[in-house]
Amino acid sequence: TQAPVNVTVTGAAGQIGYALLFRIASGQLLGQDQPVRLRLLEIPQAVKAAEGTALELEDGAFPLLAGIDIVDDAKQAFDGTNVALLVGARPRTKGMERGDLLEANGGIFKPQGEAINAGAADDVKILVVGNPANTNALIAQAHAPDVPAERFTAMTRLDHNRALAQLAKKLGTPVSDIKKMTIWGNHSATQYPDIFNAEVKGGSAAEAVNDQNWLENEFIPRVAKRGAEIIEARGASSAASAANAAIDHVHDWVNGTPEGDWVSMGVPSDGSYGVPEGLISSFPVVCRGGAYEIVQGLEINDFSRSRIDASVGELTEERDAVRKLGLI
Ligand code: NAX
Repeated sequence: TQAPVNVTVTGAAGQIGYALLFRIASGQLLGQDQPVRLRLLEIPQAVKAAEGTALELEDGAFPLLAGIDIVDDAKQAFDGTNVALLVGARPRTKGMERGDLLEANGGIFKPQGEAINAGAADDVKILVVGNPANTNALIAQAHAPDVPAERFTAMTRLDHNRALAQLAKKLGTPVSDIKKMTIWGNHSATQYPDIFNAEVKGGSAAEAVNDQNWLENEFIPRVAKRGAEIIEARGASSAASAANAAIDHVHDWVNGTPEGDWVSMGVPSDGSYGVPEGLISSFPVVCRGGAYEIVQGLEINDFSRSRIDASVGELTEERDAVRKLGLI
């Protein structure tokens, strides 16, 4: 059997952590022949709860689970890590301005970036889930100059999966019939789910829909505000679906995307599609051999252009704000 891969999960005692850890332990992140060693990072007050989750993981008797360490120190958490899932973040609370939120998260993602830089394995892959995910990823990346910049990614796969599901429902077809969905921009209400480049059973999804009103007034806002809809219904924010998306993101990054399809990932821009270089923005990507590439040459119509520009504009503002705060 293969040597275990070290997987670090921050915010392990939180609700996404609870849904995520069992799926990692069962082999759904890296494959059924790949043992994993879990490293759980929590704040001191939540270490005991993380230990409780670890007891339950033990009770899963997962054949692929080679060990669990629980720590409250970032340096220890990322020492030798191969896959880092940065889930723990500071949520926005009542009366909190954006600057306060960015600053509080800077206090988390700066030291975590430094710890990744100091000790992570050479092949480390990083997924930031904790919001504001794109900008938190940018902060961590800025403090890890020795790690290739493209290893820092942010999660927009939940938005991608939500868009697939909503489009499939509209067309009365299984999600498996839909390919080439794209989320552009920020993981926020400005994100742009693009069906103009999507396909249903090999044909144009936009032509199959042929309903601009639905696109603008139902589909896009529904996908972009789905998080609020879940909170309203469930009384708590998305957890299992977010964990599912994190599994999908890393699984596809490591194992590759299917031929004839792509996925959405928040990745550092290389200037493609007019997105300023260095911003961590969502793009259509294909993954091969453990690396991803931004899909090139897609047609961007005027409607898409203005939506992408608006979301990228927001990312630029967030970057400028964290720059002003000295966080990058
Ligand atoms: P919870 O509040 O249930 O859990 C967060 C956990 O992080 C807590 O246990 C807390 O103690 C821990 N934590 C806080 N600071 C930490 C630090 N410095 N080091 C280690 N752990 C720390 O939140 P949960 O529902 O699990 O959501 C986690 C994050 O995911 C939030 O920021 C949330 O906004 C974000 N989401 C991102 C999504 C995406 O698509 N990118 C979707 C789902 C989710 O909303």
